[in-house]
Amino acid sequence: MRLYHSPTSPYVRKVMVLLHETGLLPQVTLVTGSGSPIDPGTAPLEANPLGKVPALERPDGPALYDSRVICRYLDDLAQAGLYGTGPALWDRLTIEATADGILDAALLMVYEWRLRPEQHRYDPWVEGQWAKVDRALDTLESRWMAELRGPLDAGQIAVACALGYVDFRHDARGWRDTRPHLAAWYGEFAKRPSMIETQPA
Ligand SMILES: N[C@@H](CCC(=O)N[C@@H](CS)C(=O)NCC(=O)O)C(=O)O
Repeated sequence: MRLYHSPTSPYVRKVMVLLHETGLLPQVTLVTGSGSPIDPGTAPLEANPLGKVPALERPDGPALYDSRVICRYLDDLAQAGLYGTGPALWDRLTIEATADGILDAALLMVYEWRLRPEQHRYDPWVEGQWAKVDRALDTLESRWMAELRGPLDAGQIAVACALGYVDFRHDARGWRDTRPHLAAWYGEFAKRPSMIETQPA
């Protein structure tokens, strides 16, 4: 399998952490590729017409995207049970959607200051994105801590990668200040070898 990869992409990191945790990493060749909404650059357009990483080329069908689909495919391949079944599945998918929503908003903020000419920037839009991150982090703290503290699952991996990205790009916002339980949980989770091996560089 070939994984289109960028070392700073938090969506790629979700896949990489899962590869480490399931032992599938040796079956995957990493291919560097990245672009942006205004320049596809080296993005894998043939594998993913949306021009985004991650995308996974596999032997048994068309290339897969996005990170959620790839994570479920690899979980199924490894028979790792990281998504579970029944009510646990819906919890994990909702937690993963919450984490991915944090990433989507946090990444749009980065694109705003990196890609948009200064005279076209619009602060209320940026703050609106951060408000989404803020609410989602509050929901993790108030609603999902029991699930996050359970045995390893795909929702936890997604949340850890989202928090790692908020640290990487939006550290000054101080997300830990009002979320002591989430902060403590992440402090422990970040010690896993899969997280240490995949730190954004
Ligand atoms: N929903 C996608 C998001 C992937 C994504 O936005 N990746 C970024 C890198 S962090 C990208 O390739 N952006 C290029 C673009 O938006 O054109 C997923 O979960 O894989």
